[in-house]
Amino acid sequence: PAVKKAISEAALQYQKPEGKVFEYGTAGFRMKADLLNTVVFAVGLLAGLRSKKLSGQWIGVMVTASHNPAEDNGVKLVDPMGEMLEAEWEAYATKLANAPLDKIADVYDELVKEIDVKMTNPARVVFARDTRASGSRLVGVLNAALTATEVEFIDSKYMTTPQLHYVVRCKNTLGTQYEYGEPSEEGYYQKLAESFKKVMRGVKVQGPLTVDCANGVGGPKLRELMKVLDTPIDIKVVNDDVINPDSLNFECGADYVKTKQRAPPSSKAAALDRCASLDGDADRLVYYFVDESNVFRLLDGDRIATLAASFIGDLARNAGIAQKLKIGVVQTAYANGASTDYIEKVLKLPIICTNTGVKHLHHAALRFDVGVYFEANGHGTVTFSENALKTIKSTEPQSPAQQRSLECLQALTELINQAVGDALSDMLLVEAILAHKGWTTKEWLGTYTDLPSRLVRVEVNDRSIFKAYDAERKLESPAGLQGKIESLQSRYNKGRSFARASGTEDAVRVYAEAASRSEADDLATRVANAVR
Ligand code: NG1
Ligand code: ZN
Repeated sequence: PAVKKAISEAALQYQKPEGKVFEYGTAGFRMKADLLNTVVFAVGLLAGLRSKKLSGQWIGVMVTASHNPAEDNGVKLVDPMGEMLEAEWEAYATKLANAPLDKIADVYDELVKEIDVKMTNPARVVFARDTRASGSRLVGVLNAALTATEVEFIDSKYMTTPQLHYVVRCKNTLGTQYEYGEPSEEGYYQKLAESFKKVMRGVKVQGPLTVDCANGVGGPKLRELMKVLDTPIDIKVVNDDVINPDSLNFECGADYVKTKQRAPPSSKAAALDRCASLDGDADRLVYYFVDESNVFRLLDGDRIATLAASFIGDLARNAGIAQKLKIGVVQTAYANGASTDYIEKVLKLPIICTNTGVKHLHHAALRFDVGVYFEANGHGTVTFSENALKTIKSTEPQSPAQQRSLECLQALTELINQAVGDALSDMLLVEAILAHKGWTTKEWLGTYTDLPSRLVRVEVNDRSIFKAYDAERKLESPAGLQGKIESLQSRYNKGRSFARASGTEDAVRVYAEAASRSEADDLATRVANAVR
């Protein structure tokens, strides 16, 4: 009752935007920052309940809108092992966020009963935010909700999204056999630096790397990481302006580079320079370069996945444990068909295709001993099963070469963020693999040839009528549309196309690929017209 009163009183400070319906989607809640107060308040309340329900384990709250424009913001919850919030709780978040403010304490009470939360349990929450100007206000709201519900909390200030996921996992595994690391930003850098050093023994990174930080939180954090890395990489940090709030994600960053298929206009990179871009909260990474003929060449999430899968596969073979480790790759329908072909026919690895959204990929990846998952947009990581960790640790090497491969695998399990896709960790992974293979980005690009593709955003009256199945590769509704798409794609050499309702924007996305640029564009246009 005291808590209920405190909630009602705290809620009085805010005003609910009229007529707006909130939904906890694939990226939590995300919208114009000035609409978010009551949503963040609700998320604060729910974070405390989630922690109590899980007997006081630490829950994370991240305030970010990733690659969205600077005026947006968002909020999402992180589960104890650093994973995305369990799906069932998304509905609770939605319910609480839509409660009228004068009723929110009642809805909170109803949820306590519905979820069966033991209110005498402790509650612990750790939160962080990206560099958006609205972040400090929203963190204040979070603070008010946590204080009203008497939750113990830590404000981790600015962090990348994966850093917060890391801290949550560390806090909940501290002192157990699954201890993941020191639960702090320093601990995060230490872990990366030490494991990177181990992987890099005997090899060297060739030439400089230019990293575009989307003018987001990744910039200052990459600089911190560089101070701790005692293995030299010549990193040039660009687009790391976190002072001017409007520069965030503006004409730079991983999303810009991937969707525009070009380098940021501000780029001063010369031909063949190795470049990478992070997104606004540093959980996405893409590589690229401009070739001798001045053609832009993108190395996206599919490329990182194939590079990592091939390297880990080789290590497992050289370590003599290939038979004991089931290595697999997880993709979505947006993966380029050429990458899928390469994984199946050249790497000879199994593939699972899932719905869009990293939580789906992450869960599928856990079905392998080594699960490599990346969305084409550059968000992803590699997961290792308990069996994999045990096998790598306990195998007795029969030769120095085997020993080195085992050491390398062991170090990779520490370098790669097991909780979530992490641009800084993925970047060190790519740098290490290129160094081991002695490859430049050109050789990496040469492993296979991407099919030209096109992604189109189509505004429709009601996107909810677009119901997909088969990992979103087909539509069951509206009736007849799937047939049209199939008949269109059959007219093009290597044609493949699908349409699905976006989970983050009010639109339908159409994807098309084909043997040539003009065919891919043409197919995309025709399917988009069929959707309209
Ligand atoms: P939607 O809007 O559902 O297509 C987008 C990305 C996803 C994922 C989510 C979450 C594409 C085509 N879609 O989802 O991959 O990253 O945002 O941020 O890139
Ligand atoms: Zn992001």
